[in-house]
Amino acid sequence: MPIKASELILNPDGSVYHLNLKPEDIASTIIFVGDQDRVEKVSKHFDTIEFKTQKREFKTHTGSYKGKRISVISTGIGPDNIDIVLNELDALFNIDLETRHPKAKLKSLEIIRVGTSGSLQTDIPVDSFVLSTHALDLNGMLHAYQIQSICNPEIETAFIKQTNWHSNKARPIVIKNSESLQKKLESNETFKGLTATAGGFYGPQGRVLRLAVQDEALNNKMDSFNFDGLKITNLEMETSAIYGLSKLLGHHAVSLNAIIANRAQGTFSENPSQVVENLITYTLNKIIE
Ligand code: R1P
Repeated sequence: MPIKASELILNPDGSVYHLNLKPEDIASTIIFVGDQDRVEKVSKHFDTIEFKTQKREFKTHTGSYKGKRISVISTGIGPDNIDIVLNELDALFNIDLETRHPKAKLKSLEIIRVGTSGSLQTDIPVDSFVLSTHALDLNGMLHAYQIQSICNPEIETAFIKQTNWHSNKARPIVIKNSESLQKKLESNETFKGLTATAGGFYGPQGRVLRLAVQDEALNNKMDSFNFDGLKITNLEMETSAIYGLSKLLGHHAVSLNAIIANRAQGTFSENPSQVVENLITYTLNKIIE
């Protein structure tokens, strides 16, 4: 049975519904950024740009960097957007959009997030880079899928115990990155560890403005979590969804974050655009090594 028009929605020109892309528009090495204005900040380094599009927060530029074909796409904020981006990107490569059947031979993509994030550790300062060896999903989007094969129950159970995680909230999930992409992107410039991914910016990350949060002590309990040396380095809103869906779909993913805030010290970078620019050039040069 072909995938129905209501399930895989195509625009009149044959492009996928939200991303506005056709298979020929996108490279198999893809940089994910959150902010749509960060797309130009990446593609300004390209030798040439062959394709540009935007629909809602999803802006894509495809071109080449020192001879390698790369796409950069903005995902907007949050795990719900990652669900759209990863499913539609995968469809572009692994579903025949004419027959609406999955292809027999599947393509594995390389996905690198270049994001911004807040550090939870005093020794991971603002203006540094964090590479996520693992992601800690605190938002629950992935529970819509069959995730048994990508979970790490021992680490999850230790986290649930350490934080006294409330049973009304989705069970946290720990997902590993792609080791081969980590090898390509890591260096002595990258702090490494577990990146926690929240489903919101304020309450879900323990920020109190006018609303009381369910557990005021959660960030402190996360700071001190240590599973055989694996610590929670930072908190943001996309990495676990990228790691989870990439693993389930057979893609390689690694997430790099520029640290613009230190939540443990209460400090914020004096020049956040510079650290983002530094991470962009770092990433592009590592991709082509
Ligand atoms: C919140 O301000 C946003 O910034 C961080 C968070 O993950 C969230 O998306 O990342 P980006 O700068 O990549 O969007």
